[in-house]
Amino acid sequence: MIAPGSRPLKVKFILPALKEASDPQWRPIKYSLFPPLGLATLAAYLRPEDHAVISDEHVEPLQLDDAPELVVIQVYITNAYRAYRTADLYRSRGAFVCLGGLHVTALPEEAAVHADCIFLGPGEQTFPFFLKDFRAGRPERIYTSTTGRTLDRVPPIRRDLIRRASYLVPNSIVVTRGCPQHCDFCYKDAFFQGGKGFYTQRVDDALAEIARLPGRHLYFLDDHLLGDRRFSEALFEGMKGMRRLFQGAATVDSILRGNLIEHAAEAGLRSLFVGFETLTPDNLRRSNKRQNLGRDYKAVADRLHSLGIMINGSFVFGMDDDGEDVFRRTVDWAVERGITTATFHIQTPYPGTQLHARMEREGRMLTRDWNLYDTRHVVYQPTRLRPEALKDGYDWAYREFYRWESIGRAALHHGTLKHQAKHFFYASGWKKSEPVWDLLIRARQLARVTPLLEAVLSRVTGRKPQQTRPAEAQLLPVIQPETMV
Ligand code: B12
Ligand code: SF4
Repeated sequence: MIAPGSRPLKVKFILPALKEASDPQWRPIKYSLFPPLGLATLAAYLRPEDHAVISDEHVEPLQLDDAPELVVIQVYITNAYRAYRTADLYRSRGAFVCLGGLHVTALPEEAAVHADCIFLGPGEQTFPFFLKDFRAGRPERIYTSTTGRTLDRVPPIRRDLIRRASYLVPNSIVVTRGCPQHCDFCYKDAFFQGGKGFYTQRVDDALAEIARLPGRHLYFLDDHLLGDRRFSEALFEGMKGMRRLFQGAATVDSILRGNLIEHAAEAGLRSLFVGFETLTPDNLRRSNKRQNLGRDYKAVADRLHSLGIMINGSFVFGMDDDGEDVFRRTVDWAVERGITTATFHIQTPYPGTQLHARMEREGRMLTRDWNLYDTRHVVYQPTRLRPEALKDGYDWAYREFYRWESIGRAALHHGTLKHQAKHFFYASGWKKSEPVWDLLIRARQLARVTPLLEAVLSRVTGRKPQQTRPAEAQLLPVIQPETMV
């Protein structure tokens, strides 16, 4: 290749969608929630004179009639085939194609066939190295992130490349990487192999990033926002004067431990994604989900509710100790505990994880069609359930949890009439209004909802937290990423 040297680069960053989200006839709202922060993070390492675009197929069709010289594609397991096809196309036209992300890290040999260069692990350290090599005309075939991982003084992410109007939550933010835990089904240990598995931004950098975001509402996409006590405490302290309202994710034990969750509530936390995963201790033990073992899930729910924090509970079906009764037990528990929204998953052994290795050893993997690895399909042989029964039970759980009667019963869990009405209105509003969201997306009117969301939130300005709960929490629980399976 001819070294680009010091002339400006023409770079295209692409986040391909999974199959279902690429269908213009049906794009569920969940794919229009969050912008591609990973790609915007990488774009920050370009020079000001370089020309960059970010194309997110979740929110717009991929335009393939352009001629970038460098193409950077983020590969998840479910978008892998589309990512490879796009990579092949650009390579056939002479572009230099880089592939990176979770799936590339898990299966580098598979990805390498479709790329000029692949990246393993997080990109903050490797991508700037690559850019230097690329400009000098001698890029390597593979860049692996190992030692020296840090978020200290990383350049501010290129939010100017994100079309805010295309997303319901343009104010998504990530202030840490990884997680201090080691659940055997999680992507995390494989992705961060060879270096630090959990690290944070400097608190002042995180606060500066927050200050740059307009409006009040924020969504922290970190795997575990309460994972580093000192960092989180300082972050929440700094946020107290900022009048923000935010959502995030955390583990069961971190909610029960000390008073960090109170600090979070005071700083504006209004809804939390909690990885309950399973009500069966043997499942937790086998999954190495030690942080949940012996914890009182009821106490977790009660504590969050007492602080006015809505709960999006995450539950996994199909673990080895799950029998036919798991679906009803789980849904009953969630309804009885007043969980506002629930995210159910069929256990999915991702390549690279301990769980996948065990399933392979036991000869239990049923397919390698990555399109099916979306936590809605059964891709392995369960022990105590037939695959069809697992799929049916999963579908039943969603229907049952979001039935009018269940929503009503869950809402009644809360003490005050206001709180009950809020729960009922929004849990139902979310799951029962998918066609409305769909219409808004297709009519490209989503941008109108974002200010509405913030307007509803801002009405509560200046009131005491307890009094503001009903109004502000109303729209918040509807937004739920599929984090922490
Ligand atoms: C937000 C989110 C979403 C959002 C939007 C995704 C987006 N816009 O990026 C939505 C809701 C659309 C979504 C959907 C899905 N998601 Co999702 N999602 C996430 C979440 C919570 C955060 C992603 C994020 O912003 N991370 C922060 C940024 C800074 O990191 P990053 O994106 O990983 O990018 C860094 C590196 O990966 C690397 N990198 C990435 N690409 C490249 C490319 C190159 C060339 C280089 C150099 C580096 C590089 O550099 C970046 C900086 O370090 C993650 C959990 C997680 N912690 O990652 C799950 C996660 C990625 N999702 C997951 C899944 C399963 C799904 C769904 C299948 C769920 C479903 N049932 O529909 C779909 C499929 C999406 C798809 N396109 O295929 C899994 C992926 C498992 C896997 N092995 O691939 C995760 C890990 C959750 C989990 N724990 O299981 N998701
Ligand atoms: S599942 Fe959640 S708690 Fe467990 S390692 Fe992954 S991110 Fe951490």
